[in-house]
Amino acid sequence: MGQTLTEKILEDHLVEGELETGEEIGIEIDQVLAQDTTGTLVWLQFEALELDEVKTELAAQYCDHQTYQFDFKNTDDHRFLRSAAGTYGAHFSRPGNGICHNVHKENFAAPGKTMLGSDSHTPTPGGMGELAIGSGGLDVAVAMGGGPYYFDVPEVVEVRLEGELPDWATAKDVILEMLRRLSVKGGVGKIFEYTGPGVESLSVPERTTITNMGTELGATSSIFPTDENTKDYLERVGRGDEYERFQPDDDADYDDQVTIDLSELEPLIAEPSMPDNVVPVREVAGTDVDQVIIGSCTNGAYEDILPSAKMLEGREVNPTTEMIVAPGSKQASEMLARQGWTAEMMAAGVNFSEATCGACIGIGHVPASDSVSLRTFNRNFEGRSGIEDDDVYLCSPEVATAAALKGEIVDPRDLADELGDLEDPGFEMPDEYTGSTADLIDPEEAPDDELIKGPNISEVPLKDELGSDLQGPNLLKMGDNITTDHITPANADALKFRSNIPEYAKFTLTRVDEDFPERALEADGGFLVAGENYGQGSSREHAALCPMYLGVEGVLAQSFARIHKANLFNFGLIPLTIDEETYEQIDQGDDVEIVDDVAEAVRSGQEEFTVRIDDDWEATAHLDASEREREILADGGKLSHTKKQAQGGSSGATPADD
Ligand code: MIC
Ligand code: SF4
Repeated sequence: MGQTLTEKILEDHLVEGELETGEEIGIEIDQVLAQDTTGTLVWLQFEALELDEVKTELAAQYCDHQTYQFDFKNTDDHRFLRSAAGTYGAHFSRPGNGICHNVHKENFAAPGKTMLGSDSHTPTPGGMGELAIGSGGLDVAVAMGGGPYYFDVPEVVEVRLEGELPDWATAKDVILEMLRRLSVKGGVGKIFEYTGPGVESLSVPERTTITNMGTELGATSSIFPTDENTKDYLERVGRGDEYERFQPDDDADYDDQVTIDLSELEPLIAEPSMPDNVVPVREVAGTDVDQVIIGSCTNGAYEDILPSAKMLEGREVNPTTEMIVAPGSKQASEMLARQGWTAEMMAAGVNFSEATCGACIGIGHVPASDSVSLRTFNRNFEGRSGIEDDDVYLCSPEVATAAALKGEIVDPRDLADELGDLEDPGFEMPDEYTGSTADLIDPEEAPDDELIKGPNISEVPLKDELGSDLQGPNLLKMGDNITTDHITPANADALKFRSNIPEYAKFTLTRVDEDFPERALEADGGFLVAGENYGQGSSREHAALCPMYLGVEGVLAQSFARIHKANLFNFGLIPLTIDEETYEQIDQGDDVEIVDDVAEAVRSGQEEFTVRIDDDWEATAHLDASEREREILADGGKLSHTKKQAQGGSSGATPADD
């Protein structure tokens, strides 16, 4: 039986374990990526591990999320990141140079490589045949120090694309269709591999829109084969020599298959407030729209803004709708400006932002109360835009621009009929991507050779070893699909504390219950209880670290999102799975006691744990963990575990392995 493309790349990079679905393997990482709001912990942990230099082929540190620098703390973080990149040997992308995924795609992503990044949308270069995976910052720090990355071999699902996209349907509609069919949990434990005759009709930027938003399916990664289109894109960005052909074997054996006939797609839209609430645009047509934003790592590239510019040429944005364009990279901004498109859009009533994540996490352009915002982003979790009870829809740049022109949601095909002279702008790439590289600093040219820490940058807290008795109250009972935005919000008020855990911890779960941090600190121990898919969304390890800092010992959930579960192990919190009946029966405030000798049971490989609730009834909880994860958990987290091993004090994997 032949191999999938995923298997080929994994096999090329395998350093430990067997390539069997569900088995834990360790792979060599070629490239790493960090951004500003996760990067500070990456480097603080790199320093704490006493690692002395970047060992991967390439490491890149971007400053993209909080580039408005509302507070000196953000600016201090950026200066610290520049100093860390210089000290340890990473490329540094200055604040305002663009979103990590866009800048990485333009400058570094390459076929056949592996990448680990401390951002959940790291899989973006899958559209160029790179196998890229998102993780917590500590895993990135270890990989950057030359350690393998460990994870369970995912199922590989073939997504067979047939036909070609019709007018007004775009790559965004392909991934929205996947979300409509499979939901935000549908990709957990899976890698989606795109195949079939439809692949060649999609250019690299279209493919990366799909691989980027594959994250919203909960997938480990998404990948396309490489072909003439990949070569063509690499040539246009001036890196044609990095092209290599990577294809699955004709008789590759996939774990599952999905078929999408591109020619049957129509403009789609995700309704508030989950990326899988997808319906055809025409079903919500007529809804008044107050704000439209084009941007983000999904649809903020030059090729995403150009169609919008063409649609706006000679027209004006509706007077009751505000339209903002936030390019994904400064290269895109510079090219659009030099070609005159920026002026064209400004004349139509568009407000241009710097190249930043910004509004995607509620930093700037927060919607008005009781208003509708249409965005070309990938996430519309409730409150993420910066206001609770928001109404954020996700769609393509074409659908967003049509709404800006009409002032209400409209299927662009209907708007074209109505206006008579509006044509599908189509998809167009420049012959050559040009732009200054002044904002991208090579490690060899780095101005710094020592860390510069401002007063807000504190140490990463450590946890004690896991004890024998674990007992405490159920501090909070939550529902399904709790996101890391609920656990540790990423808005302007909170983001300035990403390098200061004691301060950031004060925001923990306040979006679910504002008294939570105080209650947790008072209880000095206890558990969180949740439904399905706990911890979906961002890779931020703060969502494990902050509860840990507040004394939380573990999480009892019906299921966990992949990156968050790994982060729980990394910070010494036990992730136990419970069934629906136990979930229904357990109440907030109930006393939870794990009856077994927990430390001993975790180390010895025990999978079933007895949990006694309120000294009244018992349930069984499961620990699904590899030997390596068990050692990490028992040692109080990966930082303590790795340090302990460096001193020669624990069984299990060696520090070099980690
Ligand atoms: C996001 O889209 O939620 C973020 C902000 O990019 C996060 C990273 C973070 O929390 O800093 C992500 O996707 O991992
Ligand atoms: Fe930035 Fe939004 Fe992309 Fe996250 S999803 S990297 S916040 S643009």
